[in-house]
Amino acid sequence: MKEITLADKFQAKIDQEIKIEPKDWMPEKYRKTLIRQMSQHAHSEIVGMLPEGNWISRAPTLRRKLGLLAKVQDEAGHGLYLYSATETLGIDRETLLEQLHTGKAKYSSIFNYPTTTWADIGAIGWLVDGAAIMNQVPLCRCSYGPYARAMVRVCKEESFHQRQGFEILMTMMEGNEAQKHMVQDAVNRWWWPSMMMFGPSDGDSPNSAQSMKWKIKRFSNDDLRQKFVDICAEQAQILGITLPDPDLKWNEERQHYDFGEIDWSEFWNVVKGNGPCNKERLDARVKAHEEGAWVREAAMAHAEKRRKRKEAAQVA
Ligand code: FAQ
Repeated sequence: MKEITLADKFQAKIDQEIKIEPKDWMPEKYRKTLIRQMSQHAHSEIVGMLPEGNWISRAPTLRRKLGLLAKVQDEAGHGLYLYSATETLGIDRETLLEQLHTGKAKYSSIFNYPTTTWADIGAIGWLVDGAAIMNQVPLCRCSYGPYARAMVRVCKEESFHQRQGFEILMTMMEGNEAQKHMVQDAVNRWWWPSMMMFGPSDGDSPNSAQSMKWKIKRFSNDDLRQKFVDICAEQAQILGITLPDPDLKWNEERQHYDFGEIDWSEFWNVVKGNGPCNKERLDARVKAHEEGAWVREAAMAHAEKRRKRKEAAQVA
């Protein structure tokens, strides 16, 4: 009879939808895959604050400014939950940040594009957060407990972000011709990069098969992209804008929208570090980290002081 290995027991737990927790045995490759994906996700949330942060001081009204401030702050919170969840896999935050700052770790391609007008803030909320939710709702059922639990709150907040983006665009579409033009222009620039957020096509996605087997991923990159297109095509009609894809058409037989070819050379170029804002984003992160050194040192000194005080009280 074949001996039941730890790997067999592990897969059986996954098949029975039992969550894997930090202290459970797990294959080294499962741990590495999660560290890769979760840290990439955390970095994306933190770098993702930059394109929108650019507009906080220029939001058109106090209400818009409050909404945007809250959104950017939420992204910081998501980054922090995700770094903490990644740390449960036995890697520390210093190492994770070092990987980001030296360009070893990836973050989402989408954050390497510029935000040139206020309508970009609406387009990011509608399309970028919309794509993020589509990809992240299934992650609430990810096999790794700490990641799945972190994603529940993240998704609730992302759905508020998506709605505030849609509402910004809707309001501008009720405005004058220049405002409508601004919305169409922003959507023209953000549509294809948002489509690329889901990652390469299934045939070119080296990690998908194993991640699906381990139930880290529940849907393939292409399946999620299709769901996103189907929803956005309808919402674009409500907004009164055109998505910049001449091949976008309802397919009665498939009961889905057909869409045009993605420019994968642009995607890989951005992933490799050559997008319009890659250098600017990384420089801004490194600068913020260096300038924040005194805050980290002060927090550590304070924690140490508290620890000693508590220790002394226990002895007394
Ligand atoms: N950008 O084999 P696959 C957000 C890489 S959060 C850059 O398919 P996988 C919130 C991939 O890492 C957005 N690289 O990989 C927000 C792999 O390279 P590696 C981030 C990408 O992991 C909103 C290679 O290509 N969300 O937006 C991208 O199975 C607004 C082959 O790909 C997450 O991170 C890309 N777009 O599937 C914040 C969600 N796509 O690592 C502020 C969690 C692929 O082997 C404002 N992550 N690559 O060297 C995931 O669901 C998955 O990691 C995928 C990629 C689906 C992104």
